[in-house]
Amino acid sequence: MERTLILFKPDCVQRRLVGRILARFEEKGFKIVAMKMLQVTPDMAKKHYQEHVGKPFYPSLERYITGGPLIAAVLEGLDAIRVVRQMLGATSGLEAQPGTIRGDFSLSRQMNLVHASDGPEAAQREIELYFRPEELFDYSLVLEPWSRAEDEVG
Ligand code: FUP
Repeated sequence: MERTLILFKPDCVQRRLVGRILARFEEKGFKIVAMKMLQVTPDMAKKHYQEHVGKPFYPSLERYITGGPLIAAVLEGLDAIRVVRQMLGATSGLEAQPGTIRGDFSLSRQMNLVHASDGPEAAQREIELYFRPEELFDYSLVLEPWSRAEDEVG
């Protein structure tokens, strides 16, 4: 079983799309194991986007991600990191395929509504950046036996 960090970014909160997009992840079968609203500080932004600090678009990216409250969540499921990224679509809403979240809801390269970890190391680092261990919940869903075969392991 894999965990991934997702952020409903400030544009997603402002456009009141959090519920609709969260529903897509729940309908797909992911389990929510943590969730909270917070406002990212410039310090946190630099940690989160460490590979982009110094790039020409970074100052604008920092203004955007710190510009209002966002909702952070951790989703759990088989192959969660890859499957969630696939559901988001390409980084730019101008390129993302219809049917993906960004393809359906974003017309911007920057304001692409949702962030998701891009690999196992990023997922671990980002989950630790946004959540304390006691904010992550281990529980089972009663429908799990009807959601995947017994031999499908994470
Ligand atoms: P992603 O992993 O899909 O979130 O995309 P990246 O890590 O490549 O980029 C992080 C964020 O920077 C994106 F969500 C949007 C923003 N960005 C820009 O604003 N301009 C760019 O040219 C590239 C990325």
